[in-house]
Amino acid sequence: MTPTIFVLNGPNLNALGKREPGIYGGKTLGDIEADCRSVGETLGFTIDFRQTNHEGVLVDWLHEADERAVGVAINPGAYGHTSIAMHDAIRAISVPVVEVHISNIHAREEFRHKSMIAPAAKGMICGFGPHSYILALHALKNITQ
Ligand code: CA2
Repeated sequence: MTPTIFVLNGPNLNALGKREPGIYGGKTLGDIEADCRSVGETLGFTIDFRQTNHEGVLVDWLHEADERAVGVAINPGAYGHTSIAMHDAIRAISVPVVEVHISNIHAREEFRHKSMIAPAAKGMICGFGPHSYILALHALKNITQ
């Protein structure tokens, strides 16, 4: 069976492509999902791609990933800057988690510089636009094979 990667997306990422293209690019989350599926197939992964605006749902999905996936790429959205619950969830599971951000959070407002989940994650990729997701899939291929 092809190993599964969960690609999880947090709050407001469903609005991508509609506003602020200067920061996030013009792609919709649907476009990013299609790109992830295509690259996932090349890398030998099944991609389970999801988005929610709710912190607890992200926590539930991280726990589910521990049962059903070999790794997780997660764009936590703004919860990445604040969520101790997500930090704890990542520490509570054993599959590797790669944090993803479309924008370079370190080059933006100071409140975005801190990631609450980065210390619990395997690594973080930010600043490459939607290609950050693709880089995360390659990183997961490298650390799971
Ligand atoms: O750069 C990223 O991927 C972010 O995770 C995106 C989040 C932001 O809160 C993080 O600091 C960095 C925002 C998600 C999308 O928000 C939108 C806002 C306006 C228009 C469209 C999307």
